[in-house]
Amino acid sequence: MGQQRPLIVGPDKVEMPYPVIIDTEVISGFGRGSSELGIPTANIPPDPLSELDPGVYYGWVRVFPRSAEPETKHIQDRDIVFNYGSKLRAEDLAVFPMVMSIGWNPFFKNIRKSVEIHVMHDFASSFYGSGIKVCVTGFIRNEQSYESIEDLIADINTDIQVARNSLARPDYEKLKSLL
Ligand code: RBF
Ligand code: MG
Repeated sequence: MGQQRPLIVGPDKVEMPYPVIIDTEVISGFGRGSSELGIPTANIPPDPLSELDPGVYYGWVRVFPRSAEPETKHIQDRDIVFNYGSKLRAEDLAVFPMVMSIGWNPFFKNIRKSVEIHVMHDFASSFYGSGIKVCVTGFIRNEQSYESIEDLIADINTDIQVARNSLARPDYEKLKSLL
């Protein structure tokens, strides 16, 4: 289906209910974004975005360190180092485009709702526990299940292209300054 999808979405001027802006923190996810998909995601608590329907969205994002001592947390049989963003470099602190998934990941049949953000930037380190400001500017598509993980990855790569094109419009570009 990847090829038939529109490569730009939403109106040229940002319309209600967007932008939706939140200031929250990076939590731990299911631990398969990087390892199984090759598409790392920063997970955030679902509550601040509970007014948005499940689906895939696009917008802007900025991460920043929070002052807390690094610690290792044991979460669902994994040891996760929360560095609270202390390893972030100056070049990681800019506003970047993002794609976000809200829901139960039908392909993986999750029982917990998750909100995951793929930041369109190469980070050199993890940043569990860091601060994160998110500006959601529009909806891309509903979540789907897939025949194979390759089909899911292909659709996410199309989402990334759609987000880049859709955010390049001046009315969307100017929202970067809100973060
Ligand atoms: N999971 C699904 O089961 N169906 C989807 O349609 C779907 N779309 C996604 C779109 C984006 C932009 C991202 C970042 C993730 C998406 N996911 C989807 C979630 C994906 O399964 C998840 O990131 C990994 O399982 C890691 O937790
Ligand atoms: Mg993740």
